[in-house]
Amino acid sequence: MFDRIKDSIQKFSSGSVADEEAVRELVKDIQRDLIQADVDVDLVSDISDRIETEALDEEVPDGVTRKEHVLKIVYDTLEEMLGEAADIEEEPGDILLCGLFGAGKTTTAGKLADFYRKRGFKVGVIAADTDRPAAFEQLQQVAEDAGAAFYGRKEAEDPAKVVSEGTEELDVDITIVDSAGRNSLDESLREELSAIEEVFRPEQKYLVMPADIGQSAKEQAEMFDEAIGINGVIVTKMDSSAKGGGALVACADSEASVKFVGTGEKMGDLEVYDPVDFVSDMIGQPDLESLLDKIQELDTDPEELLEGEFTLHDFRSQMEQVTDAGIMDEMMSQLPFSQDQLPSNMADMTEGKIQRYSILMDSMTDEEMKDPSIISGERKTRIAEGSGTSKSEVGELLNHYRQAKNMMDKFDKGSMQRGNMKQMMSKLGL
Ligand SMILES: Nc1nc2c(ncn2[C@@H]2O[C@H](COP(=O)(O)OP(=O)(O)OP(=O)(O)O)[C@@H](O)[C@H]2O)c(=O)[nH]1
Ligand SMILES: [Mg+2]
Repeated sequence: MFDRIKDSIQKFSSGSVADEEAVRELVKDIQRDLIQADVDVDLVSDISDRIETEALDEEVPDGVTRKEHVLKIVYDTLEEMLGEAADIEEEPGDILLCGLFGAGKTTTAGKLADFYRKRGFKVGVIAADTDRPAAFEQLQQVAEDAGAAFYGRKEAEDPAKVVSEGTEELDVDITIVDSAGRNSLDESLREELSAIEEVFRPEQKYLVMPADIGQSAKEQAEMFDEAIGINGVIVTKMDSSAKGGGALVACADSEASVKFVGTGEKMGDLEVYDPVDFVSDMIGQPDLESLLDKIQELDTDPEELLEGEFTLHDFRSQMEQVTDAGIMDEMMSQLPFSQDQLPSNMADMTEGKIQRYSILMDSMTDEEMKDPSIISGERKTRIAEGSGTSKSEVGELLNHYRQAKNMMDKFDKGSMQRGNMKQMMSKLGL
């Protein structure tokens, strides 16, 4: 997504000067790239005006170059344009998926089942698409692939009845209902979804939309919200459409919160939505490296460099080195992002928290510390009991760890040296 913007940013970064002409050219490039990604024209005009005005009028703060200053403004603006990172509940409850024909509902039902099963839940799916005979088999297969329980009746005609039977039949923690698509949100789809809702009462109602609808995602999200009250959207096919950016921006503009994005046809191709991921991806390598060089100069006590997979052991040792909250601010001022662009809990490493996390990790086995992905629901309960904490605190720690690992993996790609990043992360409290 936004590959062109990435190219434009790199062109600007590698230019010899960041003068007014270069800034105007960058803004023009970004403008064109956003239009091509099907972002609404008025929004594009607001965004480019803002970048241009701030980049040309604001004074460059001490310690950063003009180029870095301009890039930071671009990152800030793009991140804001892409809306909030998804706040995924640890225990989501039951989920209803709805949307138009071919949006990716059935595939996403499987991906979500897989996502939550991996997090220690027993998941079941119900085939409430009684319009197409093939829908039953498709979901049955998807359920099998995802390791989820399945309920459906081949000859069924009343989707609400199937859902009501299915919820009786399935003995699971999370039930996901896959509903039928339509060409448009017509009266019959409204009625069908309302009838399902009546018997199902899901905690989450997600609208599934394909990336290629671009900016019309806004109108569609608003229509479904009005009709059945959705509490999130899932944008699929981000991998195969150039309009994904437009769809995400449109969602942010409509106040529909994007919860997940689908990035392929396979089970694991589902990501919790986080605009920081997209924006970080647009950072050009040369800039990142020069910034890291700066950061390394600030580093007075280089730690031993760790090799291989980033484990909870690494996370712990880095975390325990953070003693001075002031370091955090110093590092932040060296980065081209603002605090609120970084994963939200990165700045939360208070001493109290570090102690709680340490106690929690004392209750983990070496196996768990080395491969935290095995920490399922049962293991979480054991760790919480062993450390006198709560399951949600275990979840929070794992979340924190995953964010650190994510960033590590991301920056690890390409020509960057892992050591630099590790030092930076440890300074950031991670
Ligand atoms: N590339 C790609 N393809 C996807 C993604 N999600 C779904 N698909 C494909 O899109 C097509 C339609 O997906 P379905 O899950 O059947 O869509 P649906 O909304 O259930 O369709 P109906 O039930 O007919 O309304 C399938 O070929 C999927 O493999 C994705 O994230 N990326
Ligand atoms: Mg389907």
